[in-house]
Parts: sequence; C-alpha cells; structure tokens
Amino acid sequence: HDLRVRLDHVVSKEEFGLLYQPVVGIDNGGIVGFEALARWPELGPDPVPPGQFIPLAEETGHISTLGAWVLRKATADMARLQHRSPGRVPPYLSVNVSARQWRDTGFLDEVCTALDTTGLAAGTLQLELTESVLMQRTPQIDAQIQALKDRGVRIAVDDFGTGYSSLRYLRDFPIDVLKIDKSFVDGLPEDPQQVALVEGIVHLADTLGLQVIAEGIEEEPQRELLALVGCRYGQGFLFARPLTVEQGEAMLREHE
Ligand code: G
Ligand code: G
Ligand code: MN
Ligand code: NA
Repeated sequence: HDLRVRLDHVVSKEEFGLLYQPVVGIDNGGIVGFEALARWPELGPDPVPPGQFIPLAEETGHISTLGAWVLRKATADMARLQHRSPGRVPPYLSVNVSARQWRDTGFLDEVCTALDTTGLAAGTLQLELTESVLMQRTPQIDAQIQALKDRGVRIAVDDFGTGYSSLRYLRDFPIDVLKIDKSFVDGLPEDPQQVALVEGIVHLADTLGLQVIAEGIEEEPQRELLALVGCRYGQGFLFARPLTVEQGEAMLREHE
C-alpha cells in the first residue's frame, strides 16, 4: 500500500529516472542502439526496483502516464545524441511498451507526436512488445502497429520464448526483431538443450528474415557461443549496464 502511494506521487509529478542500455554487435561490441529503461527517481532514500514498480504501474494503469513520459524523454534524449554524433550510423532507440499501452487508443498519436516534436527519424525507433500482446490482438492494436510500421518504426518481440504464444504470429505479424530472453542465455555454453534452443531460434529468425538480439549476456563464453551460432546482436552486463545518456554517449565515442 505504501508503494502504491509513493507510485501515485511519482507519477503525478512525472519524476522518473531513465537509463539506456547499449545494444551491441556480438562480434565487435560496437553500439548499434540503446534500450530505454525506466528507473525510480533518485530523490529521497529507498529507491524501488523496476521489477517492482513496473508491474504495479501496469496493474494500476499508471503505466500509460509513465510510458508516455518515457517516449517523450527518450526520443528527445536520443534525437539530441544522434544530432551530436553526425557521420556515423545513428544508434537506434528501443522502448518497452506494455500491453496496456498498446490497448490505449491514443498510443499511436503519442508515438507520432514524440517523433514529430523531437525530429527523431522513425526508422531509428524500435518498440518492444511481449508475446502476450500478440496473443491479445484486436483490430485496433493491429491497425496501430501497421500504421507505425508504415511510418518506418520497427517492432521487436521482447522476452521471446517465455510467453504462452503460438509461433504463427511470426508469420502473420509484421515483426522485425526477436529478443532472446536472458533465461535462454543463462545456460550457455554448457547446457546442450539451451544451446539447441538458441541455435534453433537464430535459425528460425534467419529463415523468416528477422533480426535477433540476445539479452542478459554476462560472460565471455556466452558471447562466443552466441557468435558461433550466428546471433549478431546482444545486450548485457558483459558489454554495458544501463547507462545515463551522458555515459552512453561517452561509450559511443570510445568505440568510434
Ligand atoms: O530495468 P530492468 O532491466 O530491471 O527492467 C525490469 C523490467 O521493467 C523489464 O521487464 C523491463 O522490460 C521493464 N521496463 C523497464 N523500463 C520500462 C518502460 O519504460 N516501460 C515498460 N513498459 N517496461 C519497462
Ligand atoms: O524485459 P526486458 O528484457 O526489457 O528487461 C531488461 C532488464 O534486464 C533490465 O532491467 C536490465 O537492467 C536487465 N539486464 C540487462 N542486461 C542484464 C544482464 O546482463 N544481467 C542481468 N541480470 N540483467 C540484465
Ligand atoms: Mn526490453
Ligand atoms: Na527481455
């Protein structure tokens, strides 16, 4: 209950933290994008971990306000960062979008307004959804996703392999990217079943023309195995933790 009250307060003031975790090339560690990750604001003691306040925000509906704020702030941050790094392929921005946000009829407008206001190129925005969204599709959600695709926004399936879903959506749905969940990466490279699963996912994605990002890479042997089976992109503490936008920009320059 105390957490609910504190979340009400944070949401009403629109005071959150926002960090960016680099997405890198598995082979060379070069940054190709950043995933925006919401954080409890730094004011005061006793920060609440995102694994606690995000589910509560989803339950209470606050995720709509929080999500809209993340979109505005992250597109503005990334547009500035791209502007300051001319002459290289601009790193893309990936934003987590909860099922509840996809059901909001105003969501498409929010994204378009964020792009128009900040000047961020639509082709450098990626939106992450979970398998549950694909299982609860409605004509309205499909229309929003198609409109975003028509604008050039990319769609990624987050936590791939962990939800209750049918593989049919990979064929019927305009997805661009699969993010292999950390739970599959954890057992690499020792667990032969995990290796087979990851190899299978990469192969399936290749066949369907989808990009793959492996999440939660913490150890060099995991990276090597992923590179070996042809996974081209990764995220994880081995490469970088979630960073402030300034730290992210500094890391981008180091790798130039
Ligand atoms: O930041 P961390 O990696 O601990 O994230 C915990 C969970 O919170 C993850 O499932 C992540 O996808 C989710 N999350 C983090 N930031 C956001 C956000 O801005 N919006 C939504 N919907 N989920 C987020
Ligand atoms: O659900 P989603 O994949 O968006 O969640 C991303 C979460 O995973 C974030 O909270 C981020 O802080 C966390 N994360 C990213 N890389 C690693 C990692 O290498 N190890 C662990 N334990 N967590 C990670
Ligand atoms: Mn994510
Ligand atoms: Na994930």
